[in-house]
Amino acid sequence: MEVIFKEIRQDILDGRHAEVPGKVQLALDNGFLPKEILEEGMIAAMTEVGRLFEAGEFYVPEMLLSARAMQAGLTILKPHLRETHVRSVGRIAIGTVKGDLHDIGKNLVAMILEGAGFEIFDLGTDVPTEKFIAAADSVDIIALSGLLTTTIPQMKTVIQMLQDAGKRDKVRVIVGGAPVTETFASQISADGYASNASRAVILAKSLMDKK
Ligand code: B1M
Repeated sequence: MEVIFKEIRQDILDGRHAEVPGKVQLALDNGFLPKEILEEGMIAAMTEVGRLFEAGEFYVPEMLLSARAMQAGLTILKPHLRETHVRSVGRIAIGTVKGDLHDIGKNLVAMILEGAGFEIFDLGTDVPTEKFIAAADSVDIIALSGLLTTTIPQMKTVIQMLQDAGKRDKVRVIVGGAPVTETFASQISADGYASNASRAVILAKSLMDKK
């Protein structure tokens, strides 16, 4: 692995949020692609944070420090992950489901979708189901993110409530997040599942083509 990626990864692991933006900028200045910096440096760090948490070597405060360092790096990467598009290719309301505060993945997916030309309405984290139902009136796609096995059943609730409100046919629902699978998505009758941000773009575009 490139030295600069190792340093970014270690700074995120150590929660050194002041160091990360400069290192990300340095990697960009040295010609590394935003995608490689993101995947090999930053996402790799968060995967390791998760492993350490599971092993009982990290606790919530350490996770928070790492998350803050990750977000600091993302602010530098954000403009580079975007392309310029003149016209919106579709409107998407995105949010992390009720009870769930994880937003790094959701923010990343929103950023990449926006870069691909979608108009994004970010509803935030811990989003009450009713907010997604209300958003259905003004968007083409509702994108649900969930990181906890205890909160992803909320995705099913959103779909059920859309059905009950007579709005299910008006809007497509896509789901994602570490514990979400293709099987889960089809069990809850979602319109699609994406395992990462670039797949979310492919999925969203294909759903727009079918409209
Ligand atoms: Co949390 N946490 N956390 N945490 N946390 C996990 C998810 C966990 C797997 C850690 C572990 O045990 N290994 C575990 C969940 C276990 C489970 O449910 N099976 C866990 C736990 C238990 C908890 C708490 C309950 C801990 C506690 O309090 N005891 C608590 C819950 C709080 C709550 O939400 N109510 C909690 C809290 C936190 C922090 C606040 C400290 C912090 C979040 C900070 C923040 O987001 N602002 C945090 C963090 C940082 C993590 C880990 C370490 C990293 C998550 C992350 O940002 N990953 C995580 C372990 C892990 O995932 N390895 C963990 C990087 C991010 C880029 O990936 O979010 O997966 P991800 O997003 C990806 C894809 O999933 C996909 O694309 C993204 C880009 O590739 N994707 C989509 C995501 N959404 C999508 C939507 C789409 C399509 C694709 O379309 C709709």
